[in-house]
Amino acid sequence: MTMVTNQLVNDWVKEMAELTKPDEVVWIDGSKEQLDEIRKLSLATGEMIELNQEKLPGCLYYRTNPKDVARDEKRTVICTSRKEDAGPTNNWVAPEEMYAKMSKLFDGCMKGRTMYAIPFSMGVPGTEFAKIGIELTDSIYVVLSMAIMTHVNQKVIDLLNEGADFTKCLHSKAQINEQEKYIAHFPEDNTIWSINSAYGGNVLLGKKCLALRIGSYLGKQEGWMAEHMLILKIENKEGEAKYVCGAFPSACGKTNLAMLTPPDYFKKKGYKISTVGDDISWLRIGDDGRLYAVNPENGFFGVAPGTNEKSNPNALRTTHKNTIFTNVARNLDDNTVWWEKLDKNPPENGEDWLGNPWNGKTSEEKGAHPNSRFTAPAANCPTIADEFATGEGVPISAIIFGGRRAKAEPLVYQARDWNHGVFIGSAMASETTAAANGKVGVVRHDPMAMLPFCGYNMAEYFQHWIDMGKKMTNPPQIFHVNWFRTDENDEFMWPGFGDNLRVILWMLNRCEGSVDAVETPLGYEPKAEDIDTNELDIEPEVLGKLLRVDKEIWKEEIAGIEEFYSQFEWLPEEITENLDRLKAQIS
Ligand code: SAT
Ligand code: MN
Repeated sequence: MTMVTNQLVNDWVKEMAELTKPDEVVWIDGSKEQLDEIRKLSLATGEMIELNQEKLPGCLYYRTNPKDVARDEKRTVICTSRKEDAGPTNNWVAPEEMYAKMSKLFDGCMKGRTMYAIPFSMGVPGTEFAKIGIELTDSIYVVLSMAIMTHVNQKVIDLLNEGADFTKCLHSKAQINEQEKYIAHFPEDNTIWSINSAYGGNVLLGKKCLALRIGSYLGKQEGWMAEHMLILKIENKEGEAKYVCGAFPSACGKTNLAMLTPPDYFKKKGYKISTVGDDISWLRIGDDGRLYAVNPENGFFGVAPGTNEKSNPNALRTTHKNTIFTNVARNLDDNTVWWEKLDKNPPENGEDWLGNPWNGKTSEEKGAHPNSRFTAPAANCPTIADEFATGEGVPISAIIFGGRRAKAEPLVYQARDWNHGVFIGSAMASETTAAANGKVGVVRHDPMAMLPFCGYNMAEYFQHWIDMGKKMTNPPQIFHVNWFRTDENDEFMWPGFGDNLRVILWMLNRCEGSVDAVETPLGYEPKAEDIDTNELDIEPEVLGKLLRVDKEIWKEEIAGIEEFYSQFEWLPEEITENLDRLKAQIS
């Protein structure tokens, strides 16, 4: 391994080591030999457990502290000099104050431990979209996970030695003391500090912290966008490819949509779906005035429960080798893993996510934590798109916003134009899930699915969306979907999963202008006959219900949007105009 010779890097690592006082500093170059050694070490220290290497080659099991199982939004802070730059939706602390407070916590916290220095790239190193970070951590789990989720290789070290800029990421699990847990972002210093957690979203600092919070801040400065979006490729039988991005809050099915399996009917018609990304998109405007996206990640950090042969066979295949499973249940008979809805055959001789003996056939308790995860290399995915490996942007035809909404939102509608689409994104709401600490199932506003991930004032962020629209001569069409609408008996009305392709194909027809639509107060909705329901068992009246806009519910929705907006000192006029128009049409 070539050493890191960049003086700025070495000075910073030295300073952080002087603060945290590890016994030694080990640089990670991502080589197989080195990672194999570290895997062995993780088994020896007990930090990881080896799974059945015949059935699950290269797979490891990891359990977090039971109080450290999800992102912690209350303890996530944005530290800008001015409070208004963080905005009303973020927790704000002045940078000096946060550095002082956290320096005390970091002081000596790595005594007796090794500090690993992980140079990584978000995006294929050296490509136009890519950004480099270095994460310093005392967690082997972080080392092994970052090696899956990001690009960790010699090329990154070479780029650093050529003087590439980088995000300074410092993490320590410290004592995993939840009272002193902080995930702090210093956008003005391109710095992230995280302490007292060992759960993925709080500690894999390339992901939400860099690729979204710092990324969105950089995107605003530099004229691009960092979004909480999957990227899906759809090819027809002529081999024509179209790409769509989709923004959904955590644990609302992004990974399932990104790896969608077409229903047989569409397979026979020659449609093929590939996956470019399942969680994060970085978007730039191309010379042709279109919006181009890359997935800056190199792996998937997906929710395990609910993943099965029917819901997402591609994700299952993806996790069959070189994967880390966190907080799922174990089958002690054959040392494999299990989670709710994997199959109808839970282990009798099992261990739940807490490590207690667990009989899945008789126990009332869940075996896996609802936010248990798999961390798997993207290259394992049977449907991974060729464009993923090149790191070149793909042109986006449509942007889809969506969330979990039992009643208010219809199956699908299209925005009248870009600014209307920005309004729709800014007003979106979803029922909360287990991906973050707090109550599950409460409706909350989550603009563009970025509420927990926007690294600056959200009003400025909306303005940035409007400004990006002005710069595009051929912007994507914007849509809103809801796969989760329920009937009088609280049953889902839409089958979801692979059948979501039916809705996406309508969208692509709309992008081409090849199909008509019905104008509603929310936007353009499909004529029921324009959603291809061939070989789908759905009653026409159910489809009618799925598309219905209930004015009474929408009056409440509007009140909720106004209340959400009221925290902002100002909003772009393009947004308030669209709200006024909706109000006029709903009353
Ligand atoms: O825990 S993560 O933030 O990495 C995943 C998610 O909540 O979207
Ligand atoms: Mn996510």
